[in-house]
Amino acid sequence: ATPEQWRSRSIYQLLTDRYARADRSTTAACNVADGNYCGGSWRGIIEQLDYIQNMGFTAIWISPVTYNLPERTKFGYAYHGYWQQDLYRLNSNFGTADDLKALSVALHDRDMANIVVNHNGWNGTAESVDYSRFHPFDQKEHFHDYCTISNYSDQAMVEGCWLGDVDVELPDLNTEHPFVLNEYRSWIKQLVSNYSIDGIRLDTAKHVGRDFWSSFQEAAGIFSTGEVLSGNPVYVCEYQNTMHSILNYPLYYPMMLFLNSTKGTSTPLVKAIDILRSACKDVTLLTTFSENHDLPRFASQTQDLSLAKNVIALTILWDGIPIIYAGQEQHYAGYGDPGNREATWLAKYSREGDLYNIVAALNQARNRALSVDPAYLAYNIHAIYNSSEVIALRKGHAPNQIVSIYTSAGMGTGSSILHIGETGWPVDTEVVELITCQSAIVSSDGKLPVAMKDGLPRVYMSSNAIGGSGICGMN
Ligand code: ABC
Ligand code: CA
Repeated sequence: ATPEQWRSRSIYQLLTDRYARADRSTTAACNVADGNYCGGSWRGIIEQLDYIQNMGFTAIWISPVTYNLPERTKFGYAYHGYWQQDLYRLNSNFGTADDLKALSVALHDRDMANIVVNHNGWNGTAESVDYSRFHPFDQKEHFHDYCTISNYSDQAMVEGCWLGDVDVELPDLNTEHPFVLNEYRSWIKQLVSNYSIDGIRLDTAKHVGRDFWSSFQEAAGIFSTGEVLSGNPVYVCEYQNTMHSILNYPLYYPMMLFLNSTKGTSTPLVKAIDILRSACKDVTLLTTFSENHDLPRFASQTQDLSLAKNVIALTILWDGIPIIYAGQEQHYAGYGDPGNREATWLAKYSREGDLYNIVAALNQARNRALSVDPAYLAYNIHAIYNSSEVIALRKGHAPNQIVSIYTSAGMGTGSSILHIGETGWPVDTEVVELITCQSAIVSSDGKLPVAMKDGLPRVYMSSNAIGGSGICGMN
């Protein structure tokens, strides 16, 4: 699909090996520290699509699908899929070509595949690499000469040297080599058409030159979002000139500074709004996340459930395309790689938890907002109120905007009323808070009385905008 079409989607990120097994087991052992394949597969995902769709997601991001290094390494097996060795074979641990096609059909072609072009994977040192084991890049000249990235602010080094370490080297593809570029172009065309892939996540985007990406993206012909792992908005946004979208790392850090403890302040987040808008070509195409398979889970930073609700709400309602990482809705608490790659099935796909239900309610709100006014998506969010522990945001044109309020106060905080102006709703407008389903009325001074309690976020739409939607029983 096109960037325009992706703008309206909401993505559930999962690791294919860890989301669901074809036998529907919810007890199969998966000890993250072992680094084993735990048995998740494309068939397994098909079996558990309801759990995802019931939360309101409209796309799924899966692990890289290609053949990976087969040995057990110091870090375990390549269950995550980032240690590619053969572009033209699938990772049979995840299933067959027919299974992958069946998944795409089941998703109505709403799958985002993860693409690794920067490197292959090798179980051992640089000197020991046997290039003939790789396909189609089986010559030493297809790779950059070995060097390590000792300085991440040296861009030539970031692009031209190798990731990995002496235990698992990641031989760095010479993406300037015409053979490498042409092979990648024809491979991605085939992959997209064989499996009806609809969007791609470009791994290690900052480690590959921009000229390569322009050409690769043109060959792929579908929406792409790149992983440029940096907190620097100017550096990251530059990549939006060569790919449609980028993972919003520059937002991630201020979001954590605000919400990962009850001492957090909203100032960095308020600043990030303006900085990102001036640095990026189009912030409404960025992909927003608060967890992924490389980062410490939110619940490993704080166990406070109200903060977890705030961070989920912010992720879904921010400008751009939201991504929730499998397990976030179950309050999983793994600390970093590999602890953050817990099997989703061990939570039994429970739909009872607060976080599962908040994700569902907020995806539903967002889906409603964009259906009553498609221009909602292109409207840039802005802060209409902030104090050190609170921020209120507006997104969308009147009268169908969403006004949302976030706080770092945390669980157990007492009740208080905030009076929020500049909501865009006139005096006497009736609005509904979508998490509690309580209504409120804009008062005669033009301010919305917001009842805060227990450190919970608040999300408002007008009663008219949700009328007939079933949201909060509005039929
Ligand atoms: C394995 C083991 C680990 C072990 C590690 C040494 O080796 O599993 O237990 O600790 C894959 C696997 C991993 C595996 C690696 C290496 O391969 O998933 O399990 O780790 O073999 C992508 C993927 C990631 C994937 C790869 C490699 C790349 O999402 O899952 O890993 O295919 C760098 C890359 C980034 C990469 C990330 C893991 O490493 O740029 O593409 N992710 C700084 C640097 C970043 C760097 C980051 C983390 O540190 O600038 O480039 O990311 O090392 C901000 C700054 C940032 C700074 C951050 C930390 O702070 O602005 O610049 O990032 O404030
Ligand atoms: Ca590179």
